[in-house]
Amino acid sequence: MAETELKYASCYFCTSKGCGMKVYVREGRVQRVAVDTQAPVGPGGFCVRPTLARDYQHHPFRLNFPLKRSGPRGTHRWEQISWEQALDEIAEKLGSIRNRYGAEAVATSSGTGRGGAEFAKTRFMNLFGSPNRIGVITICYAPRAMVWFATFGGHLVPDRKPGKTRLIVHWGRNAHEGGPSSWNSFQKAKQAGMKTLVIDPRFIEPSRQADRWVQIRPGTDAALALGMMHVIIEEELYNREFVETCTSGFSALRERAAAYPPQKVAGITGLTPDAVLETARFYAAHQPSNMVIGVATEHSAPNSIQAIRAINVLRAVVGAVDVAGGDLISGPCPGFIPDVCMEANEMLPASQRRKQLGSDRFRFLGYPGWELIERQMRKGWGERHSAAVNLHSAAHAPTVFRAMLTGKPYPVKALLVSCSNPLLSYANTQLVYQALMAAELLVTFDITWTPTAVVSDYVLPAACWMERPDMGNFASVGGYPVVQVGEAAVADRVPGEYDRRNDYVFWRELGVRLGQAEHWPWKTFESLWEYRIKEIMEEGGSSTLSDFVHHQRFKVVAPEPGRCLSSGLATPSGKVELYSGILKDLDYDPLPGYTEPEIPEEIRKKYPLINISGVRVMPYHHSEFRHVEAFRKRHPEPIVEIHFDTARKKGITDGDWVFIETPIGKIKQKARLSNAFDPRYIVSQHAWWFPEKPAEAPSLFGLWESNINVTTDDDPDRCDPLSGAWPYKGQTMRCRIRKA
Ligand SMILES: Nc1nc2c(c(=O)[nH]1)N[C@H]1C(S)=C(S)[C@@H](COP(=O)(O)OP(=O)(O)OC[C@H]3O[C@@H](n4cnc5c(=O)[nH]c(N)nc54)[C@H](O)[C@@H]3O)O[C@H]1N2
Ligand SMILES: Nc1nc2c(c(=O)[nH]1)N[C@H]1C(S)=C(S)[C@@H](COP(=O)(O)OP(=O)(O)OC[C@H]3O[C@@H](n4cnc5c(=O)[nH]c(N)nc54)[C@H](O)[C@@H]3O)O[C@H]1N2
Ligand SMILES: [Mo]
Repeated sequence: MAETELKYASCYFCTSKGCGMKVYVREGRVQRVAVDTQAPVGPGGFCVRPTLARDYQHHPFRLNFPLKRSGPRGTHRWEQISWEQALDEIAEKLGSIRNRYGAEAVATSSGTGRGGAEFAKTRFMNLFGSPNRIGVITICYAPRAMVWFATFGGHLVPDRKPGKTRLIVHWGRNAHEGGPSSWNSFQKAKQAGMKTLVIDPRFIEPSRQADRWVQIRPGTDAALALGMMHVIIEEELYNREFVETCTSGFSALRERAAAYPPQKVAGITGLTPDAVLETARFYAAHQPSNMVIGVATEHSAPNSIQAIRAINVLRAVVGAVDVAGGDLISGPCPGFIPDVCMEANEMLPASQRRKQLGSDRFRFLGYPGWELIERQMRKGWGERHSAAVNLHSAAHAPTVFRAMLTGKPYPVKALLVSCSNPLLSYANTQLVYQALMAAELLVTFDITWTPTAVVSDYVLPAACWMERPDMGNFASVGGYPVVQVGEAAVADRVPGEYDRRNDYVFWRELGVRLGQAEHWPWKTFESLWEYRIKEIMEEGGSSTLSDFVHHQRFKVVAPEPGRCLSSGLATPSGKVELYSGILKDLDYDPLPGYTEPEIPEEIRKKYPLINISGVRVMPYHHSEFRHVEAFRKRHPEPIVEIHFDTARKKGITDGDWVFIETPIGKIKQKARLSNAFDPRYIVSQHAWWFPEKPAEAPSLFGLWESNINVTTDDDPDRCDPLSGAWPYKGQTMRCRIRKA
């Protein structure tokens, strides 16, 4: 009987990207996957997804060979073709579109970057000449990271030190469902005696375990942070020494915070004035602290960037940043070549950058903001900094979808979809659908079938993380100085069974066919990683990736406190910018503020409830894993949580199917009655589809039945004025419900 081999791989089952895994392989097939507890980054015992790896790897729902549409769009009729033919034909069509409409008529769509090669997609687009990469980064992570760069000149990394760190704050972050490694760390912090503060409209597991839970009104986080600053400044609870030596703009901030007294903030946030006071005092009294900010603030346009800014400025005022036991300012890992150096950003001419859709209006996350940030980061950290384009700047997706539909301000004719499921994840599914149907060329490169794949012209099979060497994205793009590399556990092609490609190879092969060959010297993903970690391999005496994986595997560099005093920060003033020079240059309010969204009376009346749309549930990751039976059994149906009082008024009982309706659409989810939040809200799940339902249109695997984004709106007028983030949460999410 064949021996079982042990492989060390980097898991990409979720957006954490890169937890260390041990994959046990026999005769080229995955037998079992377990968390590698030796790896510096991993979920401990808190993640169940490794138990699904084997079913996922061998599941019949996976894509195995390139397919070309052989009937009208959406009829789900396909012809199997070779990779050569698929890539040749796609390249030919892209070239023709570029000739007819210009390179900007080709767009790409990204999700959470789980192919491990977003830099390669960006490289391809830069060399091709198009600035129109859209992605969910506009509403996830890029806002947080860009605010860090603008405010602190680097990433914030928690320096969780027993005996030093006194408080852990989870601000709108439910790590219990959504972040196994973060939850692991929350538990350890509690055991080490650190206090915990949770700011969330819902009474969730972290709220239950916290020393203090603040039940905030959705979308009002900026006001709470400003109110806390008001109290902290007025009562002289701030860190005077830190503020004086390491920050700029304090007097302007003091004035701004003065406009947010507890009484007023209580009116906005739904808290009592005492609760605002006590939260501020509790926070100031337990420093240094670490903070984890979840995605809800980013989803709460029009207060998305301002909320994240306000919360981050608050941490600076109490001196929780750049000090031991607080959050440290970090950059790339020494010896490692980060994403920004792999993107060929210098190859996209300024004239093409200026055509990026949406970035004239939403300047912070488009090229205008990125260019200012990039200049600072380069000055502070050198060429190898962490402000990669692929994670921090994108075209505005709602504007691109409208251009696909209307040809205005110019036509967008092709969309290349990889690691992304546009029909489930963006807001306003109906509009996205029409935009996709209007495309001259739609290509989907994914691991499994998806509703988006069904309406594509070409569907191409991607290798999953067990089939490729990959690295935790911490250093690669995140600016966390941890290099942790894994190997391919099994082959990505088995004659007669499947023929997949990893994301890097896909973009390279397409680029080579479009005249980019000289820019892609690394033929395989392995050789690419060897190039990027060469200096680190040499330090430890490894000469190949395989050597490195089995002998060194990691490099961890602890960021140092006191950067502000020692080298100055990568911000315009060299200090923590309470008043942001970058936002000022972009013609935005340089100080944090809160704007109450205007909602017409008629809408308030007709749609009295507020939908917190899309909270995380284990084990699903957005639209993924619905096809894996073992997991589906645990969570067979989409759930909408409704308060008992609201349900009673509507004659809804636990387990009823309920319509959720907004001015743009209606879907249904199954009611679960709850008293964990205010009766004026409902809490729905996102990204639901049904792989067991018919694939062909109009069903598209039951796309229209329970997908909450059929009801969410991406109208640019409703987006965050700085970043263009469209709302999924906050006060604008008006809806009504009734029993189905
Ligand atoms: N199981 C699972 N895990 C995931 C994912 C997944 O799809 N499934 N997705 C991954 C991704 S890409 C992301 S971005 C992260 C997101 O991770 P989280 O940020 O933890 O995501 P959510 O669960 O949507 O929201 C967290 C909490 O925010 C609260 N909240 C809602 N509105 C507000 C508000 O206005 N203010 C405040 N303060 N809180 C509010 C919600 O009640 C919820 O408890 O999760 C990652 N992890
Ligand atoms: N209403 C509402 N909508 C939301 C949210 C919400 O809270 N509420 N959350 C938003 C957030 S924070 C996010 S991040 C987005 C997520 O947006 P999505 O587009 O769903 O992102 P992902 O889940 O990363 O990836 C989706 C696709 O990538 C494929 N994939 C996985 N691994 C690979 C790989 O290695 N290679 C390739 N080529 N493909 C791969 C998966 O099979 C899947 O089809 O959804 C957003 N949508
Ligand atoms: Mo996300």
